[in-house]
Amino acid sequence: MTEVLAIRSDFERFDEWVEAFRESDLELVRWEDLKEGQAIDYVLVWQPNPGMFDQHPEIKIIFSIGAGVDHMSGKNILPEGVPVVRMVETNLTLGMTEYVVYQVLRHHRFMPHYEQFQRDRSWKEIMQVPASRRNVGIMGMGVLGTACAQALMPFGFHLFGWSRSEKHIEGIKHYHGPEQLHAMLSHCDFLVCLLPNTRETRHILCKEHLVHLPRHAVLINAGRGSLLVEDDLLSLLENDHLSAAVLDVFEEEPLPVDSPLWNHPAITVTPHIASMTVPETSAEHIWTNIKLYRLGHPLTHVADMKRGY
Ligand code: NDP
Ligand code: OXD
Repeated sequence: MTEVLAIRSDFERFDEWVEAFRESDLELVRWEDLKEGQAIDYVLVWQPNPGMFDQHPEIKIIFSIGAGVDHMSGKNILPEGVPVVRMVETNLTLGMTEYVVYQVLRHHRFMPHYEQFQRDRSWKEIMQVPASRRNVGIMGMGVLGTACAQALMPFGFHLFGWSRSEKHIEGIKHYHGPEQLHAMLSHCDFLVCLLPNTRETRHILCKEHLVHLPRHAVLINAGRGSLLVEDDLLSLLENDHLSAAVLDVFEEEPLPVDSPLWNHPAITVTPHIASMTVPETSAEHIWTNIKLYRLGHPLTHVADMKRGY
């Protein structure tokens, strides 16, 4: 019997998904079009509602449309014991590396200043700083953080990483655990945050930790908005401890129109677009996992929902 993959998301990309799965033997159905009592085998979802899976104890795997799984970590959302596979795919990773490399280079080469000079019709120069005199640190050296660090390597930046567990990655000085966080932060002219939203990481970008950055550091947060204490950021910018911030994710999304972040001169706001899942390439990751499941083999990139990522 043909197996069914039901898709439920806010994005209107169903036709793209169907095209992406054309080589598979799956039947794709919009969640909204499921018939009463219709059985499904797999679900691909972003921001499921509580109770949404209650009528479907037969689901074999839940696939997250995003890399983060915090959108399904609330109470009464996930059925017991069903594996949740997070999104890991080429274009999502490439998109994040482009965003991070672009934002680091943009600030490294003082582009926000030059944009202002142009608006002021002012012919001014700022002395260039070689990349070899800059340190870039990444909080969260997982799939995305590691790819970003590797993409920054050829420019000659000194690279630092921080994660929960110990790692040895060529060319990167790696720190781990809460006790090594301040040591890592003390190096970072640029701090890139690519942590997931979990109980442990909530509000980790707060004054208590960020004051350990060198003065005039730049913060780039593309992990989750819940990681950052916005008032602490504003006060660190106010007293010049930080020189700029790039924020792609926010505690409340869309960012409310009256947020002071929108028109702060030292803050760049982007609307959670650092990277996006591309159906064409992510279908490969989903289809591979379904084939592994059919063969009884372990799945790849299964989230540990107790740990939160
Ligand atoms: P991974 O699971 O591969 O990596 C997560 C990293 O965070 C790991 O290195 C992990 O450490 C580390 N980490 C988790 N908890 C802690 C902690 N308490 N202390 C220290 N380190 C910790 O995830 P991805 O790299 O694929 O994605 C990371 C996040 O990026 C996603 O969860 C999502 O929030 C965000 N994202 C944002 C997007 C955007 O457009 N803005 C797009 C895609 C993702 P360890 O290696 O030791 O387990
Ligand atoms: C995310 C994503 O987790 O877009 O934010 O993948």
